[in-house]
Amino acid sequence: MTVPHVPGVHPAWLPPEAFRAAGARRVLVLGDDSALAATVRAEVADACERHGGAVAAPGEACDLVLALPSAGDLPPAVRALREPEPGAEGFVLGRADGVTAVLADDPAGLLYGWFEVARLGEAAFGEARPATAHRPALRRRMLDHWDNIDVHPVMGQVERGYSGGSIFWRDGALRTDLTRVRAYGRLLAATGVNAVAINNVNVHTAEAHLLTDRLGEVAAIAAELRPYGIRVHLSVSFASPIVLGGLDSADPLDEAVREWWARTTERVYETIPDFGGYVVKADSEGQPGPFAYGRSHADGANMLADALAPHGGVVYWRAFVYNHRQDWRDRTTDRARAAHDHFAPLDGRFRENAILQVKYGPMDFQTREPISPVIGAMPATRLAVELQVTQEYTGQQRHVCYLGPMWSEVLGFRFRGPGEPTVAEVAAGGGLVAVSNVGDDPYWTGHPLAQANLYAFGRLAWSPELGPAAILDEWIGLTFPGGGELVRGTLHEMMDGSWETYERYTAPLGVGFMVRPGHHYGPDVDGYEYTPWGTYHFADRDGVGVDRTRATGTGYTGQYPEPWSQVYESLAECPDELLLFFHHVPYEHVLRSGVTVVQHIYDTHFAGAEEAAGIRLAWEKLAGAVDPALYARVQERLDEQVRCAEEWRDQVNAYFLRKSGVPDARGRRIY
Ligand code: GCV
Repeated sequence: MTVPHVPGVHPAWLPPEAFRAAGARRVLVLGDDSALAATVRAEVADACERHGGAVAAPGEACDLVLALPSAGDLPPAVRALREPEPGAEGFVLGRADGVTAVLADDPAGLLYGWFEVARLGEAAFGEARPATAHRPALRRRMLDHWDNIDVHPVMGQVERGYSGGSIFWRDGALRTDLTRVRAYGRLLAATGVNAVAINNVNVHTAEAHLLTDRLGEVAAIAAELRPYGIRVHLSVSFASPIVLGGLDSADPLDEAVREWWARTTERVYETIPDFGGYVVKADSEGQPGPFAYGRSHADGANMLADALAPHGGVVYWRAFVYNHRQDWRDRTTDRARAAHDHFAPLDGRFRENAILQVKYGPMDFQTREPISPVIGAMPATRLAVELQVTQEYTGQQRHVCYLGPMWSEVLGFRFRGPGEPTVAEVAAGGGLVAVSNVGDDPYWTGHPLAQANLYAFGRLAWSPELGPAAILDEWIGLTFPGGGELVRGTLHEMMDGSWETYERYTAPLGVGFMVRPGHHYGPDVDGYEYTPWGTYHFADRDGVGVDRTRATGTGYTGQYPEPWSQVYESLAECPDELLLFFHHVPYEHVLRSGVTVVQHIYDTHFAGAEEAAGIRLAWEKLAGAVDPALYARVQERLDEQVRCAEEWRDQVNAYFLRKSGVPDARGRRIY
């Protein structure tokens, strides 16, 4: 095992400098003969070689010990740090008598502890520290890739990918050099991620074959990710028994179909014994599913769960099921209702190893949505919450949009009010999943600053209670070592409020979309207004917004328990930022903030575009302080962000001025 360093590829949050403090010391590893312990030894050797430290042998003096207590005698200084219990994948970190110790029950904990020491830097070797346990709050912390093997004629190699091609495949074949995949695994492990699904949930013909005759490619990717504790998962087509098996049905209750899945899954595990499981998008946006056979989604998921169970695998079954061929004239159909209507009645009917994967909002990864009511409605089902790191609707990695604050709000939301479980707690036994933003771009994420989102996802999946601003600072400190206060302060200033800035210049007050159909970039206020996708704002000359109340609308508010059911139903109590998601109101309706809806639209759009210009201006302070190529890449993206934000501002403001006839109270220029 060697630590992957890929020439020409940005090291992201793991530059060699990040390991200076540990690598300059004497480090003892007491591990077992597992692959993960070998990784920890390789990491330590690599860091010590670079920074002049030494790998200590048992019994020799050391400054840092990473140990499975079962693997040998701990140095006397840290024996007292044994408590508390680390738990699965966890570790205990402490420092006593000049020795820092990472103690774990399993080698995964040692690996995560090693990266925590890197995060702490010199601080890991300062004052004595009481032994503190670090344990992942969510058991499964997974990134989903929407990578295709073949370049799709519309969606390209990576669906909704803004970072170049796939790191796994190129031109229809697995890449020959997979070092970069291992480096990716290393970056993810450093944040706490432990699972990856390697292919698009829209499973096209070539990718369907990964399950059978192209399984070797999955095994090759698994081999690269395994040393960093990451289990590989595969998106599979529900129609596989037909497409690959030559059967005439994919009916989940058909014995021949069930047997096909059982046999096929057995072969997967013969090839990849630690395979994680399947991800399925069924009956959604044209993908096949159980509805074709009059079966429920529990029937579909359970069939796959049964095939996986003997091998310890799980199926992530997506709840993103809605009618994408609806009639815009029909006001009774509400896309926001769909997932709850389909899935809540199935609570308690899913197997233990079936995980229902629910997007955080009821629509589709918008900049602002209420939390999906499905998450609060299925106490007898294992749930995973799905986020989108790739910035499909949040600026496509051309805009700076740090999503940590949004995710933190999502994870901390309590369906039943204060003192009741948070979303993160509800999902603890299932997991946190996100669509990756990584591609073969030299900076991994197209926009170098979008790396912060990938980092924040992993950190929040491990510790949902971490503050997003603190995570941002961690990321800045690791990625720009030695940058000094100018770099740290400027990046913080540019990024910390960037999600809200983005929200200000795009669709207002939670109404969502208003993006250009198809590619979803840039403004198009009526782009989706008369389409079958169910994503409307209903603006007319009198007002705007979607009436989702029980009293007069689609009844969606009734999918929430109290207190939210009442809060969202009430025009007076509904939070401003979601007002137009829940209510259709006149333009002169006064928000809780005291401003009218239309004036709020003007004010926020002027402010948002101005803030985008401020972000660009701030970056100029860093000319000469960061790597010139990185500087130029960010600057080019910031130019586009400022242009696009002005376009959003002018189109949205012009639209609402023309619809409402209400002038801007401050007389600013609207076209
Ligand atoms: C993979 C949105 C995206 C689609 C994506 C889908 C999903 O609709 O626009 O590209 O498909 O979500 O999450 O399945």
